Amino acid sequence: MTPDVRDRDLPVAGPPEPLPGTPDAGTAGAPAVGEAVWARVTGLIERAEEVALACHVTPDGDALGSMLAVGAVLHGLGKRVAASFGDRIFAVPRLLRYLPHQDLLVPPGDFPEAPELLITFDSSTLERLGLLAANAERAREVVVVDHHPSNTGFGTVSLIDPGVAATAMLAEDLIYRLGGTLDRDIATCLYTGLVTDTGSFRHASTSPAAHLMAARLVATGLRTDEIARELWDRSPFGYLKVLAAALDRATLEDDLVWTFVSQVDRAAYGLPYDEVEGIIDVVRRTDEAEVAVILKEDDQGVWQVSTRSKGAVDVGAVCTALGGGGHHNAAGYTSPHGVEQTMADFRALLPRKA
Ligand SMILES: [Mn+2]
Repeated sequence: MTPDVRDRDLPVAGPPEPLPGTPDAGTAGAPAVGEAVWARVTGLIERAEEVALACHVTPDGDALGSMLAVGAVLHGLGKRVAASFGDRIFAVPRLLRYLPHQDLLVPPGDFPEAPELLITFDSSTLERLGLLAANAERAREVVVVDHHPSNTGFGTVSLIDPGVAATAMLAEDLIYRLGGTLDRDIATCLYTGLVTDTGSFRHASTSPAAHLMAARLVATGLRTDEIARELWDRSPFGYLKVLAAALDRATLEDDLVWTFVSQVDRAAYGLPYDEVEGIIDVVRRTDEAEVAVILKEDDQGVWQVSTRSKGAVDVGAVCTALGGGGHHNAAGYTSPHGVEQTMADFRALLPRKA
């Protein structure tokens, strides 16, 4: 098949040209990551024989996609690479099993005990590394690659830009600065981070830079349709039943809508925990609500709280105060309490309408 002539104008998979007059969202003025920081990071990587990579527990598309993309490039540069995340039960979430380069993954027990160089992805705190937090504390250098405004700066080098829509955007920059290039598999990893964190380019974080990055990634020939189906358009039948139960008990209180999904709900249909991730996206549709909350009981019987705001309320601040973290419009935390107490604590911190 002859390539469509229009495709010849697509950006090539390489470093982006500067864009006059189109600053990235939230990064007007000096870039959040200075050249000295980039030079320190590339210097550390160039000198290291082995690079350990970690992302946050129960990884999402941005965490795992960014880590695997950088891991593949480092492997291609001849580095020994070990990539992992610190969940007690080590398993790639079903939604992300299509990601290439999972051969780089090792269980936390096989991760370097005291890495010479550790790079973390999309993790806003040391605690978010789970079992690997101990390895990070023993590491000589810890480079933190992240875009959460709540990041605590727990590493020895902070490669943090709260103005970018996804950690994957920093990962792409890092790849070019290491002299790496994008092929379809690496681009698939980065694209997964970009589309999941921007909600398919619908969230307020979606910038010109995010769309331009997408153009570079799609130009490698990756399958946007297949990735979208894997991420958003397939579920086991039990999902319909669990979703129905969660929606049936949804409660609207002033401008707050909330519901929960228990272990019992999921057990009735053998539905894994990560299958209920997307229910928040149905709940947050509610016109009457400014804030949406879903409580999800994980396999250890602990309630994981996901929150969304339409913009007027900073749920990131509320969740950070409750021991979690996140962004202004999307954040979460782990609650040590049951449903009623968890909601009481959340309501108490929610700013009320004037
Ligand atoms: Mn992210």
